[in-house]
Amino acid sequence: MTIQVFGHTTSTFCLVLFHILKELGLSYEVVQLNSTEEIKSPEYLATKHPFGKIPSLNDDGFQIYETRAIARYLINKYQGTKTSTILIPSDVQKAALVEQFISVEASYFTQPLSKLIVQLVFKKRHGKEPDLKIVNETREELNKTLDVYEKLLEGKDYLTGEFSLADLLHIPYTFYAINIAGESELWDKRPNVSRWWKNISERECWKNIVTEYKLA
Ligand SMILES: N[C@@H](CCC(=O)N[C@@H](CS)C(=O)NCC(=O)O)C(=O)O
Ligand SMILES: *[C@@H]1O[C@H](CO)[C@@H](O)[C@H](O)[C@H]1NC(C)=O
Ligand SMILES: *[C@@H]1O[C@H](CO)[C@@H](O)[C@H](O)[C@H]1NC(C)=O
Ligand SMILES: *[C@@H]1O[C@H](CO)[C@@H](O)[C@H](O)[C@H]1NC(C)=O
Ligand SMILES: *[C@@H]1O[C@H](CO)[C@@H](O)[C@H](O)[C@H]1NC(C)=O
Ligand SMILES: *[C@@H]1O[C@H](CO)[C@@H](O)[C@H](O)[C@H]1NC(C)=O
Repeated sequence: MTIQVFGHTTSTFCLVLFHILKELGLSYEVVQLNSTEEIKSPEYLATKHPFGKIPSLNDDGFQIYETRAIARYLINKYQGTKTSTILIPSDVQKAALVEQFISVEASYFTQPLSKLIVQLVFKKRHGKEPDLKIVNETREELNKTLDVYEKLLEGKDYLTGEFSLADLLHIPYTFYAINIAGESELWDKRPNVSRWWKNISERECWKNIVTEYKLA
């Protein structure tokens, strides 16, 4: 049975999964959930995601939620079977460094950036004004994070030195920040960070997603 992703094609976390599925060479079907009511319904909470979030994924009857957990599941099950792309290496120490940077991504990057994107992109799409206090605070926090990234990425193409799930997890939110929210300056003024972004955003699978889901 085809892998099903319950979610929405504009959702950043769903885009992470679509990207992983493509990198692993897997076909999938999107069950598009268009309204808040649908993902807060008793049926959805009971069978897909008890916290009422997207994405949730079904693979041949196995149901799982939370993006990073789904990502590891897909990689553990399918990496190497259809494509040669490695998102988590088998070497224990290399894998640990991928995990380290996934924790960095979740804690210091996506945490402030997701709040910034809610204000600058999703609120606007719903005809609401952004909260400028949140915009300022999260932009400042992200600015500090990217200062550290600028040093971490010196002389390196990727966070661990090789492309991995850690880099991939940054792509949808960064795409929104640069191409939709108008926050490109945070990336542009940092040569190592922008070299990294240019490289990871030009992956074939990601470019296909941008076209397929009309993101820009
Ligand atoms: N921790 C969750 C976060 C998922 C999440 O925040 N999804 C957003 C869309 S990108 C969502 O469901 N928003 C709707 C809501 O919170 O009602 C994960 O990693 O999957
Ligand atoms: C959600 O919207 C899409 C088109 O935007 C439509 O094809 C789909 O059937 C809708 N899904 C539901 C569950 O209403
Ligand atoms: C946000 O910061 C800008 C300057 O960067 C300032 O002009 C504005 O007043 C600040 N807004 C809030 C709500 O703090
Ligand atoms: C970002 O950080 C730099 C220092 O690295 C600082 O000069 C700049 O004012 C900061 N910008 C914002 C928007 O906080
Ligand atoms: C970023 O890379 C350049 C070389 O492109 C290097 O000269 C610079 O020191 C690096 N920046 C930081 C903050 O490490
Ligand atoms: C990204 O970097 C890798 C490794 O250095 C290189 O092989 C690849 O061609 C680069 N891709 C782009 C689009 O810059």
